[in-house]
Amino acid sequence: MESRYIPAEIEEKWQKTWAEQGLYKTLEDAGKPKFYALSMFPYPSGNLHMGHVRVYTIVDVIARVRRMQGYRVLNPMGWDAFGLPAENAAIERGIPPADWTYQNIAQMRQQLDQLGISFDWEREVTTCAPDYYKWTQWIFLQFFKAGLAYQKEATVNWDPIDQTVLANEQVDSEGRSWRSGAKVERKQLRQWFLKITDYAEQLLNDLDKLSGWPEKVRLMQANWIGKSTGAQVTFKTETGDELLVFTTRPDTLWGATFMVLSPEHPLVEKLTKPKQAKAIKTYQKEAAAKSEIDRTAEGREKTGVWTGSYAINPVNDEKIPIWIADYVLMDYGTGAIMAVPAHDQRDFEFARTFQLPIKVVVQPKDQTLDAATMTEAYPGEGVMVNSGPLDGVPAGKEKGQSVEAAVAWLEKNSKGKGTANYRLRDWLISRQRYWGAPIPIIHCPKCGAVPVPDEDLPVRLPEEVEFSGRGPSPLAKLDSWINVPCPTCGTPAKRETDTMDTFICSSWYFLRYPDARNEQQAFDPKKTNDWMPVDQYVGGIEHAILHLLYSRFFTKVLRDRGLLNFDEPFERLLTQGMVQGKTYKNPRTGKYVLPMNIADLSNPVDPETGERLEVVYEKMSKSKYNGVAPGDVVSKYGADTARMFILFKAPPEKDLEWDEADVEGQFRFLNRVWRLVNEFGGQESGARSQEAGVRSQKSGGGSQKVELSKPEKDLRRAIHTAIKAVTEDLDGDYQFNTAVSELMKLSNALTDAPCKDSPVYAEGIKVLLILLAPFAPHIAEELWHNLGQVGSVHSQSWLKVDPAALVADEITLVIQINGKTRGALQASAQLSQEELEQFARESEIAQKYIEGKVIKKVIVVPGKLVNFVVA
Ligand code: ANZ
Ligand code: ZN
Repeated sequence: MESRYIPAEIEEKWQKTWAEQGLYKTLEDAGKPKFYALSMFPYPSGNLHMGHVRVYTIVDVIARVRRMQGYRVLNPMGWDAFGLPAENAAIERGIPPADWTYQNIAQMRQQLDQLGISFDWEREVTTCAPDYYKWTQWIFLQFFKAGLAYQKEATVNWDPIDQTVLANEQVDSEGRSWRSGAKVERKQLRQWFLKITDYAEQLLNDLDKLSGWPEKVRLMQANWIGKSTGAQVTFKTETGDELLVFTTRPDTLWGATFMVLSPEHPLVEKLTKPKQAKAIKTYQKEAAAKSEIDRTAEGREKTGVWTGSYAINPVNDEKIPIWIADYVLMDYGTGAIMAVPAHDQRDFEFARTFQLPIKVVVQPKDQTLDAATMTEAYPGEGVMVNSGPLDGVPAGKEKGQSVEAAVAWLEKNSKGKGTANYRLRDWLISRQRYWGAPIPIIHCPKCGAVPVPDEDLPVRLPEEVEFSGRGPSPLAKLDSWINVPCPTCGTPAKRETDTMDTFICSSWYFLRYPDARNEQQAFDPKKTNDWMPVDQYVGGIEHAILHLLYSRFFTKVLRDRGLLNFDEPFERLLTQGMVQGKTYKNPRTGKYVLPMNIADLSNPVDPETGERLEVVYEKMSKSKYNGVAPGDVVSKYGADTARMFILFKAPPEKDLEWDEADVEGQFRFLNRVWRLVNEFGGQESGARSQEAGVRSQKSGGGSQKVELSKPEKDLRRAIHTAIKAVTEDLDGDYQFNTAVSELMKLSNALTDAPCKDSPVYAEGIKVLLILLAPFAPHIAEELWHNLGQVGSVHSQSWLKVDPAALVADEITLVIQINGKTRGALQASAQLSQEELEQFARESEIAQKYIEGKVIKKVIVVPGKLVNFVVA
């Protein structure tokens, strides 16, 4: 049977057959252990990129192996389909967002199918479909009814390009929008929030349960939640008001020399003396226009204004001035601080700028601080001084140190109490855009915010809208849609026109897959509790905070509503590395050059300047001319080669450099397998491979009835070594790269085996195909059928290692005299304990030491050593 390996001739054929046979339909067989494999669902941009190919390939291998290992596997796919690009397409090209989105979905689904990914498409979810967002709305109402969704007037992040507000998580460290890149502005707006802060402590503590997550991701979440422990302390003002401050260093209270309020603090007006009123007003206006990031940037020159008022320090009754300054934020802690310039750098800079007093209350061991000559704050260790009851106590947060002592003192004297504070803010979820799930609320002048009754869900997105361009959401202009009677009292009322942040849609999609077609419920808790938690989640590190934190929050809230019976949604998390493409870059200008324009790629020079170009791998992108389209690779080499390359080139969590030569290497390997199997299959193979099965079972049983020749034994060892290694690579940390190497070794061992007529060889060919199946599903299936096997290779049971086969023919036997190693020799692995002892005794090494001596005892460790105890 001479034939060439032409992927195009087999891949589509098998994809069709598998679909017809329903090979990847999720088994609902309670008798089998479950395995929920999940890839982060994509935004349907219309085109699959290499990053997608990588994630879905990784998850696919995991799912296929688990199926073969006897699990019932859920490996679903869906679409994170709401969001601005669809709306922008509507504005720019006049296509309704829904049409644009569904067109993209169809295209991407086809591209995915070409890769031979074993998704169960019957469970597909699409977040922009009314049968999905109905439940997104229902879940929002669960939050609302639990008091976890509320509206408030807030200074929010406003994206001037996309004309919408953003959550804090969606603003990067430079104060830019995660999507549009626009510098975020501050605006005062009434917005919807979810009370994620109620769950801050749990979200933090339960990170300890996530041992299957990368340490880095857990750390990022912990930092984002940002728990600080300290105390709240009450200061009295001369107006008789109470000023509450949050401090992480209550032990430094005796060193507080002034107070600073956020310019937005509600007491500012009352505390401002008439003479200061104008300066205060001006300063407040300036501060309001600045972003949080600008206000808190390190090393920034300190600004502020004195209110004209004083407060009394509760620990020593000292009168200290009250200032306002923009480095104090309103929505952290209490929006007011006590300033301790000797030990806090920002306060120090502020005190120096405005010539305010500085008082040292912590003296370090190795130097003596003097307030007059200090050049920076001292935040370190030492001993408390000038601090009344704390004098002499070691400064620090440990047990028995000053912070603990200060909290105890404050609580005893009713001047404050120990508390924790979190950096995490409530999640701002309303968006002033069209293409999202409408917030199911009706505003009634009499009843306030009234939930849309469950039976009226979903609140459908109206279709007869106009996308005129950027500006207010089309929903806000649609009177016919907005004006409705109040569901409670019938009074003319108005629909909420904001839609939900799309991160809401993706915070629960994994709960829907186990019961994706349910029309009565978001999900049947029985089914979802059965499949959840996700056993293996795979996706990008860019979701380390946003999506993963929100999903954990949703899980906990729905658990508390009695809908779920677990605490954490994702048991194990793998964050795959980036796929990088080769770029040719002029190191001087930083410009990327189109490879097509380079005369000699092995010696690349800039066609414009003649300068030498640097070859570097960077994230694939159009502007760097280093993208590789999945479709092109599939048509040139086939999906199996693309998959093999991706899996082989780098461990899944590491970045991967796309390299055409290595792609070709994988293509050649598959060609070798093709020839190897087909040459074998060309002889009447069916009978022999069956015979091999019988024989290997016998020898596996340890009966050793069948005498194998040395080459046969060597080949069998190679076969079972491959089974063992591949299985281990797939069970632990998913080392696909080394697993593929093992497949190559096995293929080489088969090629080199002199015993091609042996049943062992037939066993080896079968094993190779079964091990290859999860990685290169099409070629494995085609060759499996060429061998005359019935059924799909993907329905075969995963292979068991025969430990007997792993045992080498020869062992290295260590010879010891009185426990001391004197040498080692090769011995047959077949020798019994007595034979081993005899063999060792007769060896030259032993003879040298035992000749003429009395042997008191011989200790034999089979397979390892013989120790002679001599007098
Ligand atoms: C006195 C003090 C003395 C402080 C000292 C620090 C060191 P973290 O760790 O980030 O939670 N602070 C409190 N609320 C603030 C606000 N709304 N805006 C700006 N700064 C605020 O920081 C807590 C510390 O940051 C608090 O402890 C407070 O300064 C300041 F040697 O109080 B500290
Ligand atoms: Zn009403």
